[in-house]
Amino acid sequence: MDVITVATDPIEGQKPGTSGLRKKTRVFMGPHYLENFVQAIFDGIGGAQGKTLVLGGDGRYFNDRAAQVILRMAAAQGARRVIVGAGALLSTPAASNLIRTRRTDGGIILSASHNPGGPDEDFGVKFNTPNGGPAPQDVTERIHAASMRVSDYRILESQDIDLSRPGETTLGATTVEVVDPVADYAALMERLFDFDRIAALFAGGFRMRYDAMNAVTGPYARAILEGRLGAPEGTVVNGHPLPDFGGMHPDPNPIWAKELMDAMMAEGAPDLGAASDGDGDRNMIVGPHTYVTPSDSLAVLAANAHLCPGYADGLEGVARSMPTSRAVDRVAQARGMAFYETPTGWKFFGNLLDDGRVTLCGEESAGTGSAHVREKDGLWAVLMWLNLLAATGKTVPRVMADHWAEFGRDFYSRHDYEGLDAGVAGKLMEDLRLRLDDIAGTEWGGRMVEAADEFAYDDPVDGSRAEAQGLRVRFSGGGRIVFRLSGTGTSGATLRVYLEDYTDDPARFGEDPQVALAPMIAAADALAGIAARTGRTAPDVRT
Ligand code: VG1
Ligand code: CO
Repeated sequence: MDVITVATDPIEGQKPGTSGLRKKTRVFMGPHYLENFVQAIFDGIGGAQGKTLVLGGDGRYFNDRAAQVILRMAAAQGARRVIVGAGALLSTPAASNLIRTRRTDGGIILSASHNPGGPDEDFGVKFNTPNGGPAPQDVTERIHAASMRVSDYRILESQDIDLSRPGETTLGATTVEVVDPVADYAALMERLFDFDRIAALFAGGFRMRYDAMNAVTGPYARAILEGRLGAPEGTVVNGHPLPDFGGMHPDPNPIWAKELMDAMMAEGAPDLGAASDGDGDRNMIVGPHTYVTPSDSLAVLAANAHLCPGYADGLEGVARSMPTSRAVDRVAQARGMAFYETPTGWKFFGNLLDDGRVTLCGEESAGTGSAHVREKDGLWAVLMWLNLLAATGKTVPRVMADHWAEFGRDFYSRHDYEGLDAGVAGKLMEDLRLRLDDIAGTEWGGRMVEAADEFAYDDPVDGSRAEAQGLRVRFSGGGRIVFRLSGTGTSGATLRVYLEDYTDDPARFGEDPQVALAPMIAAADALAGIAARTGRTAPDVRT
C-alpha cells in the first residue's frame, strides 16, 4: 500500500467554533476540504505517529465516507491504533468514555450535533483531547493555525475497511480495532445508576417515551432501556440512526421534538418523556403536562444526585455556562457546594472536572454531564432522572413542585433569531456592547438595570482567559438578559437572547414562562433594537 502525498492549498475558514468545525455537508465533501482539516488536526497535535486514536460519529450523511478517509490518513501518518465504533458510529459521550478508558491520545468525532444532516444540511468534525473532552482553545487555535499553512496531506492508497462488525484488521502499519459502540458505555451507566431499582420501576408499569430522533442514541437507548432495564419494546421511538435523521432536526427542544411534546401534553401521557440530539450529548426531560427546562433539570439533578450510587458521596461542586439560569446556584449555595460560571461550550468545563473541583456541569442548551466523561451526556441525564424518580417514588410534576417550593422558581427562556445577516447581527452586538457602561441605573420594560457587562472568564486551573463571551444585563428583583451570537451555525448569524427572572412566591410558580418573562422580553427588544435592526418581530425558536 502506497502513501500518497497530495499537494493542497490552505482553505479559508477552517476555524473550530463552539464545538468543532461545522460546515455544509457539500463544503466538507468538496475537494481537499475534509483532508485539509484532518491534516491540520494531526499537525496541530504534533503528528499522528505512534498515536492511538478513537474515531466515530453520529451516523449522519458522509459519516461513513469521512471515517474511511480519516483511517487512511491516520495510517499514512503512522498512527499505532485507531479504535472505531462499528458502523463508524459513536455517540459523543461514548467516544469521550473510550478516549479516557483506553488511555488514548484523543479522538475524532464526526458530527454537527444538533444541526440537521443530509447532503444539503450540515456536517462537522471535532477533536477531543486525551482527557476525553473537546479540544480547549489553545488546541483549536493550533489546529486553525495549521490549516492556514497546510501545503500537502498524506493518505494511504487502499480499499475501504470493513467497519460493519467488531474485530481487528490492519491498514498499513496501523491496527484498526472496530468495537461495539454501546458496550463500554452501557457498562459505565450500570456502575453509576441503580439499574435494579430502575428495572423495578419499569416492572411496576412505569411508562416512558424516549425519542432518539433517528440519531445516534437509538442503539444506546434501546440496549439500555429496553434491553437491560426491561422497558417495553417501543419505549424508544425513532431509534435507528438515519443519514438524514429521517428529516428530523435532531435538537431536543419543544419545537423540534414536537411529536414527543404532543404525546406528553396529551391525555394518558407516559410518566416520562425524553429526547436526545444528533450526537447524543443533549437531553430533554418532559413529564406529563410538564416541560422541564434544561436549567431546572441541572438544578434538580444537583439537588438529588446523591440518590444515585455513583454520586452517593455527594458532589464536589457544580458548574454552569454563563447563560444558564441561576437555579443551580441556589442549590449549590444551600448545600454548600463549590460553584463555577463558565463561558458557553463544554470545553470550558474540562479543567474544572480534571482538577476535581466540580462533579456536575450543565448548559441551558439541554446539556448536562458529570465527571464520568468529559462531554455532556444525554442518556446519562435521562438515567439520572429515572434513578431519582425510582428512588423517591415522585412524579416529574411533583419533583418540580417540591424543588420550586424549596428554592423558588427561575423562569427561563431562550429566544433565537436565526439566519440573520452577519453584519447586522454583529453591529447589534457591538452597539450594545459600547453602551453597556451607560445602562446601569436606567429603566427598561419597567425594571431597573443593576449591572451590565461583557462576560470574560479566567480559568482558575490553567489561568487562560476567554474574552467576549456574551453581554449580560442584570435587573433588580433577579431578572437577567444575556445576548450572544451562536458559534455552531453554518449560515448567516444566530442571535441568542437568554431571558430569566426569579420568584419565590408560590402563587406564581405555575405561570407560563413566556408570560412571566414579558418584562424581560420587552426590555431585550428595547435595549438591543432587535425588531428595528433585523426586521424580526418574533424569534424563530423559543426554548
Ligand atoms: C450551542 C449551545 C452551547 C453548546 C453548543 C454545542 O452553541 O448554545 O451551549 O455547548 O451548541 O452543543 P452556540 O455557540 O450555537 O450557542 V452540541 O450538542 O451542538 O455539540
Ligand atoms: Co450535541
